[in-house]
Amino acid sequence: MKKERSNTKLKKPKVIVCFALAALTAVLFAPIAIYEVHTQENASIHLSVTPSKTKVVPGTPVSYLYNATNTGEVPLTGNITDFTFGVVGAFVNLQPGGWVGYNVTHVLTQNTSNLVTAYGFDQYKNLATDSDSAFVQVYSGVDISLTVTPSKTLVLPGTPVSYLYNATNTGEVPLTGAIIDDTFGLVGNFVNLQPNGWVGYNVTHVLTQNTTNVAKAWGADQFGANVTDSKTTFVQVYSLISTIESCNQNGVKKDYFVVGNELYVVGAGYLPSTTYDVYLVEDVTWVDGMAIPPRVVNSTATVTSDGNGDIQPTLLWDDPLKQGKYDIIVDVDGDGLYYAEADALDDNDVEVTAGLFVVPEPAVIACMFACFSGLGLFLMRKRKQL
Ligand SMILES: [Ca+2]
Ligand SMILES: [Ca+2]
Ligand SMILES: [Ca+2]
Repeated sequence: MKKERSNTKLKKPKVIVCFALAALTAVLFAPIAIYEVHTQENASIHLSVTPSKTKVVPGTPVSYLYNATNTGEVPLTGNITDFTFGVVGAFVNLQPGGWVGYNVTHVLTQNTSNLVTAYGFDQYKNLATDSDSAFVQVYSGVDISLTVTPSKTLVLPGTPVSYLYNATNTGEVPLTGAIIDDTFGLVGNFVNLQPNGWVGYNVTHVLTQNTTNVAKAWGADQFGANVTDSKTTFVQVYSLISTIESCNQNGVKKDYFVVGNELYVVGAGYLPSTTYDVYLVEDVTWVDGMAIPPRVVNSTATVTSDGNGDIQPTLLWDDPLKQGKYDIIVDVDGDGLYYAEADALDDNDVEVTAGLFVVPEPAVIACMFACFSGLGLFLMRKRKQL
């Protein structure tokens, strides 16, 4: 019995030790077990950033597509941050396999590189992160310049006006596609315009009313970057009845002048505050389309209308005047040619062929009269003496 009791006493410590070891093992390995459970659920995220364009000219809007995908096994909560443009957006409890996308547009004015990072935490504060980057080249090497030159800027209704269009590649790269159009429609298109190269077009339109012409030239480089230039021209179409008339310094009509007088002109029916070419010429017969003859030496070359479109008395020719018949013309449309419909003429006052007449001074006439009279008396006396 004693031995048996003794055996019993000996067995109890072994059981206790076994339990103790088991407990110790449990305590020691429990954290590892918990850790292993947590890390077995992989927290992972994938991020991509994609700009809509990678080569643009300054001022171009570029949209960036940010896309974050939960590639792990646990839901994630976090955000996407663009270190160039700021926080893009947040996501909450993004499930495994799920994704979140943001589309943000920025206007770029210079080369732009941006680093983007997505942060996501699972319920155990395990961090999952991923980064991506993008680069957009903003370059000013693409450019185009347009000039538009109308042949006339002041015309009568129905006048043909030719427009000269000139587009120049002022950039550093070839323009693979380009076009010019305007208020009237397509002017022309061209391809592969080299740097410093240019194209020109000449198109004629018959204008019947005031015409504002907005012309544009577009070009694109091999990457599709667009450049444009625009020019606006204005052609005034008028239907005035302009007059010009010889007069004295007070504006009183006068057609006969003597050497020593001052010759003035007065007019009406002009555009306000506009300067015109005026010609005092020797009497001619005017025919539509003829070139305006040279003006009399030392006569005034221009007249300017006032705010009402009137030409106030303007000195046209100073002393000494040269005896003869003269006409006066204002080249209203500035083409150097005479057209009855366009220009103002003083041509119908003296013997219905001239605008004015410069005659000798009265003293000269009196002298001539006296001389002729004296010569007459002398001859009569001679005859009597004979
Ligand atoms: Ca003319
Ligand atoms: Ca004449
Ligand atoms: Ca006259």
